[in-house]
Amino acid sequence: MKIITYQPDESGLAYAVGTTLDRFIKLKQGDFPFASGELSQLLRDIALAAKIVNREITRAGLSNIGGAFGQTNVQGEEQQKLDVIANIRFIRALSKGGEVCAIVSEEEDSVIDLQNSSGKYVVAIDPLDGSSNIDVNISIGTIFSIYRRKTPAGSPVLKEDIMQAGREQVAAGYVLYGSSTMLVYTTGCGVNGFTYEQSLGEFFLSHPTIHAPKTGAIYSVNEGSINEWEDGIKHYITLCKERGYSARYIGSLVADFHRNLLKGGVYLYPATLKNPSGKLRLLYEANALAFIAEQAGAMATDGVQRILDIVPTDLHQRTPLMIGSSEMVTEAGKMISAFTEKAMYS
Ligand code: AHM
Ligand code: MG
Repeated sequence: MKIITYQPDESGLAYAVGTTLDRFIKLKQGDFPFASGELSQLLRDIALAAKIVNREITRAGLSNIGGAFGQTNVQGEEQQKLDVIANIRFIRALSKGGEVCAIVSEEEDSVIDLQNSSGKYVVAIDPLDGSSNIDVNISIGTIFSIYRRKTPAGSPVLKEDIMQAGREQVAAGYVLYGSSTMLVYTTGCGVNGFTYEQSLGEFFLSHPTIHAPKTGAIYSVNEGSINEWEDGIKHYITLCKERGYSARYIGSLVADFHRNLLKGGVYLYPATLKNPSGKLRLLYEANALAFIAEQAGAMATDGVQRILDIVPTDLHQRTPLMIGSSEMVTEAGKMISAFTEKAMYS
């Protein structure tokens, strides 16, 4: 009888393309010697909720869950039915798991204290980002940040557990509901992307160890607001055009960010007259993507300072955001700072 020896694939099995998300999370847990498995379980809970939300999104056109819900959220934005459904699904998943003590959500005015004081983690989440694209079958996303609470487990949740700078994140990720559904996340040891295989109901590793190109030829900005911008950003966009860069703007932050992360490019949402602090929210939009960007070798600033260094003072605080390929973010920042200084001394 002839016996042949099985040859594992080139990456030594562990992080091979095609590894299921569950298995990957379990293998990665080994990178942290004292990990108790709670963060791993929390990531699995988020992945499960993402599958459920994905199911709702893919059949939205058929099941009368498109359109407005009839109420506005704390930011005064009209809530869509799917915003509300996604919020419920994620909160339910996070509250059932037992690892989380509190949640900050774009759709909720206040912090949700889960009355689970033994939970070690705080989650900030935008359950469904890109609301204006929900009804027209264009990519939308979920964005999440995970923090370890500052106060000891077993005690009440306090402000210091919630209002942490982005650099304190222990994990962050996004789900992109696009032409395929992807979950991309980091626990601070690189960024990995998983593609959802609908018929099997599993996320599989498809984009291991994502490295963002240092520069690119794509700029993503809502140019319709140009008359509301300061001079620095106007000049940067003029420069992008002179260089013949492509303009690509979906209006779903996750989708625009994801494309630029893989292809090289910069996403900009500057301060405008209407939104002097920018539009995007620090706690559950900018911070998560900034953590992922840095882990992939890209960058995120508010035009002047690193997003991850901003200490929040308000739950739904907004920030300007320049995020993407490091050389492009740096160049945009220099132009913004130069014009800000010029304005100060003129
Ligand atoms: P939302 O959280 O209400 O969906 O708003 C955030 C979205 C981002 O996904 C997107 O990049 C941006 O708002 C688009 O805003 P605008 O329509 O002003 O360009
Ligand atoms: Mg949002």
